[in-house]
Amino acid sequence: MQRQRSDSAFAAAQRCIPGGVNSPVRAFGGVGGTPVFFASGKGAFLTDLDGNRYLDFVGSWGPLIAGHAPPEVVEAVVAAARRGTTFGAPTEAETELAREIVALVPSVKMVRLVNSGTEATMSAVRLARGITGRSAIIKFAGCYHGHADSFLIAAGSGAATLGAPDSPGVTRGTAADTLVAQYNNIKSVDNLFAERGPSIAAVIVEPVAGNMGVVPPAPGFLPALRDITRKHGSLLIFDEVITGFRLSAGGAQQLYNCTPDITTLGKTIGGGLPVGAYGASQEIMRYVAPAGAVYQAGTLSGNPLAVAAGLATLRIIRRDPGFYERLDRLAARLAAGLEKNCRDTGIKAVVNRVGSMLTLFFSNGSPVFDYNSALACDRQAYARYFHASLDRGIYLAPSQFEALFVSSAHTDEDIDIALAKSKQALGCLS
Ligand code: HOZ
Repeated sequence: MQRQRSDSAFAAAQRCIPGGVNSPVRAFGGVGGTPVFFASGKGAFLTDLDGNRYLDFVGSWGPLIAGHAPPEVVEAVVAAARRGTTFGAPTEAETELAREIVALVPSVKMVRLVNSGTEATMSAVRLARGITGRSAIIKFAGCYHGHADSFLIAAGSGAATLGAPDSPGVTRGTAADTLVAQYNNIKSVDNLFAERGPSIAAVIVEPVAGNMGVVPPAPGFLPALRDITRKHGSLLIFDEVITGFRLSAGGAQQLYNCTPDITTLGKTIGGGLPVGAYGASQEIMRYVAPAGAVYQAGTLSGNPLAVAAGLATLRIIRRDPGFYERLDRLAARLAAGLEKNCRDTGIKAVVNRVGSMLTLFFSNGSPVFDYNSALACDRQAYARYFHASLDRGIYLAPSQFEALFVSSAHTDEDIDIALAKSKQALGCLS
């Protein structure tokens, strides 16, 4: 497959953008080679600058639950843009989106809209610190909560991909306030509470990890976090930036029937435009300025275009009572097919899946249940599989430590195509 125009575009970008990309994983550092530059996307497909077509399973890293450029979303954004792109003042549509979120996410009774997942998590932690008067937080190795200083400790996603889970520029003081536990290991959380309990403001967790590849919570893990945080007067934060409106209309908290104190959202609620949100009970959210003293602001927060795209996406989800069942069925077929392809080609791998998010781990057949077991996977095998897939027109995340997303634009036929190509790609490894 020729990608000359992508290569030239990357060379030009490298001259004026650090590493040639505006977010690190995109640079293909985890898989080698040079990134594909895209010209357009429609439904489940992407077209690159050279005119090559790809069946897309990245979905812009999660937001595109209804695929690329669904007409309803495009029309809503265009109509909003015609009315004005930003006012720096409240609009009724923001209240409408807030009401939708409150109606659907079990633990959220009041919500603040921001511009990205990073802003949401950073603000949620400030809120937890403001309420408790405590400074430390617990996060889990391999979980990624955006790039605010407090979270760039043992971070997953691009940080793990580039082998830089801790970043220069994070002060020692900030790092000292971030305590790291092991995902699915409640003992490691217990130990931190035993040592530092009275100073711990919050535990922040991806209820289904999506940034060390997909790692589901072990039975009892989330309820145990709920209990231990309550016992110690800390707040529990579910980072549902990926899982919110992806695993169900109420996110992972609805799926697992376990509610946090604070929830962070992003991706799907912006329908592909930049957005984030954090929400909680009214009692908690009344601490947020201007209702309360915990400061947080943003010129473009509640942006009319992002809110219009989010509302249109939620309408697509809500008008189809079988929306999540269909995604789940397609993703289950994909996961089962990938497992069979691995068996047929003699590749020892495991597929972790929750709803429409999944990861094929080249783990030599061992289960992947935390960061260390994810790190133990064969990244070179993933890189070869990635390129063999790309060359066959299947676009996967350029890292072993990310998720594959199925959207409502995918069809059974698309899954068949993906499985046929994946078998060929896996055949290149054996
Ligand atoms: N942190 C994102 C994936 N979990 C990557 C964002 C991007 O490169 O666009």
